[in-house]
Amino acid sequence: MPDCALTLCVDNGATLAQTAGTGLTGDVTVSADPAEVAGAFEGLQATLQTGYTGVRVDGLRLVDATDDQIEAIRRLVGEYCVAVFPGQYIGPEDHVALIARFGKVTHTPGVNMHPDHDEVHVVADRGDPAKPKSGGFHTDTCFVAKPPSFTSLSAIEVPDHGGDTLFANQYIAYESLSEVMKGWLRGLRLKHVVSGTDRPEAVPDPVWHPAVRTHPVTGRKALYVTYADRCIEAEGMTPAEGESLITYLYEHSLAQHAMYRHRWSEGDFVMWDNRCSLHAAVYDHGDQPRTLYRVMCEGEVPFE
Ligand SMILES: O=C(O)CCC(=O)C(=O)O
Ligand SMILES: [Fe+2]
Repeated sequence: MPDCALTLCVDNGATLAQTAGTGLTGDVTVSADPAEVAGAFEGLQATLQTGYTGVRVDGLRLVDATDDQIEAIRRLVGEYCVAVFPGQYIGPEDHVALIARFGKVTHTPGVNMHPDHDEVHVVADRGDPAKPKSGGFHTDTCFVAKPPSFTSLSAIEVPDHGGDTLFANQYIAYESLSEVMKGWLRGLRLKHVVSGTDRPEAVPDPVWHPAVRTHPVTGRKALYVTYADRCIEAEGMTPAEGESLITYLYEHSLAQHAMYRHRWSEGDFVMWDNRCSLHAAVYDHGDQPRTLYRVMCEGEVPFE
């Protein structure tokens, strides 16, 4: 287990038995109430947004966070997969400086970068009034050797309605598998490739990552899959077996109802942990503007 000096670094919560109709298919761990941490760091209030996933943090100006608060946030995001900091209005320079406190700043190859800020990716998708779409649930830039630990978005321009971002909890996805399936996944690696980029020259070689990874901060195991275009092979399995398994695991990940859905407000700062979550934007905001600035930092080589 990692250093658990802070109150919120827990995985010893109550165990929920399988409950008919909840979508949960096995025993899952319920994390401790993040309110327990509120007293631990002056001025930081953390409120769980759903039963498992998403925490809102108030009472803190992120750009002025102390080192202890940065560590608390690292653990909160690691435990609850995503954290929302309302009313931050963080500009590009402060944004990069803030994420640099969590790790080496990096970006996805081939995406639309800010003209004046090297490490800031501009996410500015217009919705299509006739046909809402979603990029599909995924974990960011998993096709490199050290995928990003954290991705963050600062809300610059938000639609009046729609354009939400959803987050799925991959600890719960793993914990709700049967012991038989967990056994099958032990030691199994999946092949990750890039897809959907306009700059093929920036595309790295495929990489193999464990199907189940251990989170270095929480010590919990999470399912590490993404959509089939990017997660294309299971080591040692026939193509048909690999495809069926990956498809099953991906669908299972999205069927656990352990999700947080974020409705954007201007000034929101949202940060998620790619090691234990999937996310998807819903582009159903018609022709209204939606501009988010995105900065990520590099994680470690995934390990089981
Ligand atoms: O537009 C969004 O809400 C999220 C887009 C996305 O997948 C990302 O920023 O990694
Ligand atoms: Fe993403």
